[in-house]
Amino acid sequence: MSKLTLDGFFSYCKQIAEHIQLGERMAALSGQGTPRLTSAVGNLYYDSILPYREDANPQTREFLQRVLDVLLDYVQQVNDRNEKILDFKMPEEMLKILDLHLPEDPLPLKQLLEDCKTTLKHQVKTGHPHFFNQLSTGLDIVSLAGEWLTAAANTNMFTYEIAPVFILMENVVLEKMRNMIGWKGGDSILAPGGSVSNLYAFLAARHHKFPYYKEKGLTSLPGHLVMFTSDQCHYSVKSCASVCGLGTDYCICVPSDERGRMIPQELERLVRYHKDKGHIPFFVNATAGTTVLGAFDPLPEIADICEKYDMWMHVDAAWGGGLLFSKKYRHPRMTAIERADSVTWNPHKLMGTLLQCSTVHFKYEGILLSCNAMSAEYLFMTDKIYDPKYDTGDKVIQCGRHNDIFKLWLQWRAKGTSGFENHMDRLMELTEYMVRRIKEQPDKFQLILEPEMVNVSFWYLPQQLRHVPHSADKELLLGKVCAKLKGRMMQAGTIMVGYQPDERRPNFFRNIISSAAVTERDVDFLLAEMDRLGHDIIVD
Ligand code: ABU
Repeated sequence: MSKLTLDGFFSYCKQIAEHIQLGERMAALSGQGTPRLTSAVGNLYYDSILPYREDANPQTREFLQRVLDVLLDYVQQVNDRNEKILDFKMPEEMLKILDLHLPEDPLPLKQLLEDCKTTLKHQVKTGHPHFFNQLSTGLDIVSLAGEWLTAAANTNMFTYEIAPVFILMENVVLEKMRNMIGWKGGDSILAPGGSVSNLYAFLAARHHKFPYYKEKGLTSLPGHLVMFTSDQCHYSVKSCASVCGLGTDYCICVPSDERGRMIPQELERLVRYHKDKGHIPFFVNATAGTTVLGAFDPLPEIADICEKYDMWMHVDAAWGGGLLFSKKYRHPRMTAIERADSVTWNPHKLMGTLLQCSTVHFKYEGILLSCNAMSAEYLFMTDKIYDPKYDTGDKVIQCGRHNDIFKLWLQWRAKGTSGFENHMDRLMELTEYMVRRIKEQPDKFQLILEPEMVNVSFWYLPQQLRHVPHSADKELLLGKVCAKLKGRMMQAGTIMVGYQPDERRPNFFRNIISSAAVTERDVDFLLAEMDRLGHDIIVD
């Protein structure tokens, strides 16, 4: 064997290292196995990638590309019916598995990539076709692409100066949504969730009626304000009363009928009662798509009452708003929505836009600025070179606003308005299919009411309760079945459906079909899997 010089030895080592790196790169690029960084990049730290080193483009790209591989693997798993939705662990066990500690010293890039993998491994796959648990489900790929771009652009939405494209996009999309409600002109904003949207509606309503409240506060009010909402409304409506100084006792719950719809005669009776007591009825919240039952309050009758007693009419269509796209299902559910003064509508629910994307709309141009503007001089200077009306940040009480528009705009471009209409019709047809399948198996399932929307309310009957006549006692037992069966679902990780009690009955299942991934065979799987997991449940 020839003698190796020191130079020769180093050159040999370099060749081997290059060979290993090439192999690692090839393996990563071929998409085989779990995404890995080459050792040369994996062992680097944050200060070896952009922006800490100007020449760090290659290693930065490699790191981000491997993170992207992890994300793409996740997207694939989410859509794979053979994958579980979750691998449930109790919090104590989860804490042992996860390394959540914040280190004193930096961790290498390979560890950060592992952290990304581990995080997604234990995440509930809310876009899985067998996830029926929440109002916001699904994983719209175009909207996801939009969210990734949004993160990369990483801007704030308060001024045109730093978000020119996104601000103009907001104007276009929000105007289109207002037109769909049935208004010309008006005002709108994207808010962090339906609850804050409802709060913005409340603030605008109070400002509209009592314009001096902004400066004079409570002293400008001639008496105690009262607001009205149905007993099925989202709890955020009640929290408006608490946050805004009315007190929850002055948020009056109007009884609903057996299908969860506000009873207008009861609304009028309660308005009169409070007027007689010297209170000032000023705001009515009507819900278009209640959270649990998916009920629609009767908007024409409520609009008549609001006009008669000079009250602001808000429609919380956070959930049901998407049905405005559908010629088939919009009416009679949202007939007369154009008579409202304000409307909350969450694209992140029925439309499948990624979380979060919530909008609130007003009939009156300029009302948001008039109500909320504080004219902070360091942001909203009036002597800028462009029209300050494009600095929309002063319309809200938040200051900073996340960019929630791009993912919706891009998704709308992809689908077109007709694509959203098809999506709505499909979700409703799938719901009708589920109702049919439930009715075909009366020994195992009991439908609680005919749904108006994609919420299906039902009980599952284990063998113990089949052929037992229905009674209040049986309902109590069926309620206990829900909690036990949900526990088994989570342990099995194969399906997820929500349950809750309401004012009229103990626990019952609420199934939601709002994901574009769901098909008839997923509905069949859901019902069969509930029976497989639950048939032997015993309750007492
Ligand atoms: N903001 C209502 C969401 C509730 C749900 O997803 O069930």
